[in-house]
Amino acid sequence: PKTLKERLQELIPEKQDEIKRVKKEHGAKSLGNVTVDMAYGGMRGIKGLIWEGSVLDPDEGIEFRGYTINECREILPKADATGEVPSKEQVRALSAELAARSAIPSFVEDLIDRCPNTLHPMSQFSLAVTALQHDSNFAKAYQTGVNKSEYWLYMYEDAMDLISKLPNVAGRIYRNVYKDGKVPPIEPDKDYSYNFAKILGYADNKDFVELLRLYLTIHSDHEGGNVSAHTTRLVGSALSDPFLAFSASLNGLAGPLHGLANQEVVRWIFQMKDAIGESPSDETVKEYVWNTLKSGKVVPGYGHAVLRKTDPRYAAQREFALKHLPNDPLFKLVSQLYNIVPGVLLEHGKTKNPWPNVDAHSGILLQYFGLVEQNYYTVLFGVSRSLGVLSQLIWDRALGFPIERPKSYSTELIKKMFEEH
Ligand code: CMX
Repeated sequence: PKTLKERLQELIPEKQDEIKRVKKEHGAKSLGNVTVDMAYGGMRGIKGLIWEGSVLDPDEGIEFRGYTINECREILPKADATGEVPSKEQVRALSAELAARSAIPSFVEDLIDRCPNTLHPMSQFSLAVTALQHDSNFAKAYQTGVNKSEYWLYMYEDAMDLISKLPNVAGRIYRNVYKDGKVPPIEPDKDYSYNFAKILGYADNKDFVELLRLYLTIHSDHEGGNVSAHTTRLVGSALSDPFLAFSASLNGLAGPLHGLANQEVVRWIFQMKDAIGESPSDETVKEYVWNTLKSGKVVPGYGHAVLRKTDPRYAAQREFALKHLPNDPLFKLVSQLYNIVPGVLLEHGKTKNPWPNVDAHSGILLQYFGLVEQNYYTVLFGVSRSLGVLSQLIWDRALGFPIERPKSYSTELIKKMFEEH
């Protein structure tokens, strides 16, 4: 069977032609109106990006290359970057390639080892990824004056290197901060999720490895406009290499309204448990949620900029919990919140989407398996996010997408444009 790179080599010219045709036929058509509100409102709703790997439907949730999460679970041995369903042999070959590239330079190991345990794991993660830039193929090739048409080849090598090295980087941070600092070796004949579980120290539990497979799949991509995806695209568009682009992305993922919400959810639930006990009545939970809102804070894990129904990534994790930990007290609390929070948010009347997102569920599954260190949770999100955003970054260069540069206005100018004088 063909390798991923060989298949990309065939697909890229086809895609380039397709885009040429689409631009020729539809290039002058409008994708919608841009209002002053949109410009002030974080560009919400502006259709201004092309992202090939996934599209988010407000009601149905994420579709990876046209397949919903449920469809992916039926048809895929494992997701890949070309939009095609890979064969078992292709997946095996890809796993072997990822394992073969997984070693990290000793100076990066030293860098991680020197971080104080008090430095947030996401900050350690980001600085280690920046340091891996030392060996960027793309940065080197650019310095030697490589032709534009070959950018993607070097992006591909960097993206594969980076994805391969993330379990060793992330695992080392976990072992340093929470364990004895010893990092077990990767097994070259095992898959990415197994090896990551092993480095973290949980591979003996088959169910945990299965959870990590689910986790790494559902967090991988969420179309182009979210902070981590868009940051990768934006920084990469300056022809910064994948290491620089992805470390910037991680810094965005580390924000509490984005990826850090999975840490915040667990913190919030523990605070609630401390305040109102292990098995509170619906009434006390409702009151607790109201108190959070009244003190000017968000209920973490609920709401979304695009989604308008329960996140299918939440539903997939709930299904896992119902199968593996139906009687877990924390899962019961999360289920109770699912019954109560949307009603409160609706009554509160501000939130456009009162339903839970991916982060409302992920933490308590990890708690169940003993991975209890909640400040680490966003690192897992980051490892997974690399798969989607770095695949797209290869396509960005293969398709010759230009440097991003939207136009901005000042309030002075808005007034000049729309107010009578
Ligand atoms: N709790 C309380 N208030 C909320 C809320 C929540 N869960 N979700 C939205 N709101 C508020 C917003 O803060 C905003 O208030 P202001 O008008 O005072 O600014 C108002 O409702 C309208 O916001 P919105 O249009 O519904 O949502 P946004 O697109 O602005 O924001 C998001 C989306 C996810 C940042 C927001 O829902 C939120 O803060 N949720 C909690 C944090 C969270 O779970 N983030 C993770 C998202 C998934 C991920 O990226 O990992």
